[in-house]
Amino acid sequence: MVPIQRSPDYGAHRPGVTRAVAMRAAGLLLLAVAAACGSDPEADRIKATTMATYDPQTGVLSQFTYDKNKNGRIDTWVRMEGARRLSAVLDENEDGEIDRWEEYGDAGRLVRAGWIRTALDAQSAATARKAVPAAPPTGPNVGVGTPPPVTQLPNSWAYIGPDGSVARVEYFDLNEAGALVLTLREFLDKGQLVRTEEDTDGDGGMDAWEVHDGGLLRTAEFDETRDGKPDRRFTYNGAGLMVLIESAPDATGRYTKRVVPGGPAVR
Ligand SMILES: [Ca+2]
Ligand SMILES: [Ca+2]
Ligand SMILES: [Ca+2]
Repeated sequence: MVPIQRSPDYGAHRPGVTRAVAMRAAGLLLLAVAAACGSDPEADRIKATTMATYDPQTGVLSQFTYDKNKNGRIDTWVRMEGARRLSAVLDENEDGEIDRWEEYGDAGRLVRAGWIRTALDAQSAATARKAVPAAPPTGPNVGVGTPPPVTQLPNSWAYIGPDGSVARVEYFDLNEAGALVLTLREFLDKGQLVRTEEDTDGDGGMDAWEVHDGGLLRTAEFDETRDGKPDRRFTYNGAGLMVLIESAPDATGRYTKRVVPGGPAVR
């Protein structure tokens, strides 16, 4: 990421900030980046791949590009509002199609990143676009640095917590009707998986739940009657062996039947 060090309100709502001023600022930024890098080819690469776009009315920076993998080709388009980062689209494998989406919250912190886990065919992609209210890479796609057109949408999203680690990952899949549905949610604590929710049959309702502890699966619950509530639970010990099967939940969800595998039924 090319850092942009400016006051948070740089250029915002100030009609006096002209394109010329903004261009000069961008030039200074490039010089600073080039000086920091210290080698001419590197400075040339940065200069050739860092392109700024400005709002023609206000002169405020609205987009810049950069070369994330440093091979001399632009692969990242960042939407800006002055000095504030709003979102970005990336073509990480440089095949001309966007394959990563990033959204930033207050203070430019990354809050959500989307990617394509498996490529969808054209028809599926059209369905996906209708199914997922994902933010398309809108913005000032004018002038220099226009990102490639979006042909697919992400089917995986990672949500980043305030501590910078991934707090949740959501996976979407095509069901038999050709609709893109959320099929798996993973919840993490400090980067470690703690529980999951899964829609194993793609009917739009979660029907399997897991609890993990210390990297181990501890319980797995299933909604076998598809009423949205679990009706069977498997419990595992630290060695991964199933030690308890519970079923027949009462109206409050409490299991009334308990079976120890290999042993007698207990209540
Ligand atoms: Ca590149
Ligand atoms: Ca790509
Ligand atoms: Ca289901």
